[in-house]
Amino acid sequence: MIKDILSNSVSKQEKQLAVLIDPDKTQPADLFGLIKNANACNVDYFFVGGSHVQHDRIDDVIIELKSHSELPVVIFPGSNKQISKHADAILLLSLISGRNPEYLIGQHVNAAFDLRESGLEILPTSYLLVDGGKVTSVAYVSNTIPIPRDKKDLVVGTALAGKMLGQRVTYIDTGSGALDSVPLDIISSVKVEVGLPLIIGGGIRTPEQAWQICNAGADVVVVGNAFEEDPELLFDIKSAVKSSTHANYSNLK
Ligand code: 1GP
Repeated sequence: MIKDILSNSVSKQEKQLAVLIDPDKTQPADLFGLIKNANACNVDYFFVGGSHVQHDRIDDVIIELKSHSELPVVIFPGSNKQISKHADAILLLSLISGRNPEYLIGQHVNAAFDLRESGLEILPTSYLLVDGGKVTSVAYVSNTIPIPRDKKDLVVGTALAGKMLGQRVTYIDTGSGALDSVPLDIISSVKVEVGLPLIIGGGIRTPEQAWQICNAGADVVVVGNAFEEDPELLFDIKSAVKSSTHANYSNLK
């Protein structure tokens, strides 16, 4: 079960890396290179999903991943249509930083019977958007306003409320292609105050950034755009994530 893989890593303080594949943006030829590198450096998960993806494209990409890799595949859904029985699990996201009922519960009701049929492992997840310096697809499509970067208490309070409502995972995102990643002080405070497995994504492009984010308290770092542009970056980011418990990034060089 993915929840066991995740909680074992959290308890051993072994940080993890997820490669995000947006089926709308990744061409079949690029997918092959990504899978090859992900296998070679043994990344922890493929996350698959996006703001506009159609159902059959999700299936195609997951079948392709599963036929060339044994790495776990977790759906990171942009809508109730993004369900595939070929994946290992799905992050059932509730966008609790927003006030759009569609993304708090509406899409979930539409998906409930299909999800039950799919047999997928479900990971109930608090999903929070924090401002990353530009309007991203997820903010636009979900019609929600990200939490301002300087409102740490609001992020912590929201994540804590998610935990009290029974969510098992916290995912804080600045959105794909964001200019800035989630501020480090927000990551540390949410980790200390909430204590659930913590996934951080959006705008992560360098090993140094990934290292700092893990060191601040993230358990899983998600990278999408940067790997689409340069699949070779996977190796350096994976080793930065793996060694993030070192006291200083410069000690690693
Ligand atoms: C977005 O967290 C992911 O939801 C990844 O973002 O594509 O900017 O790496 P990037």
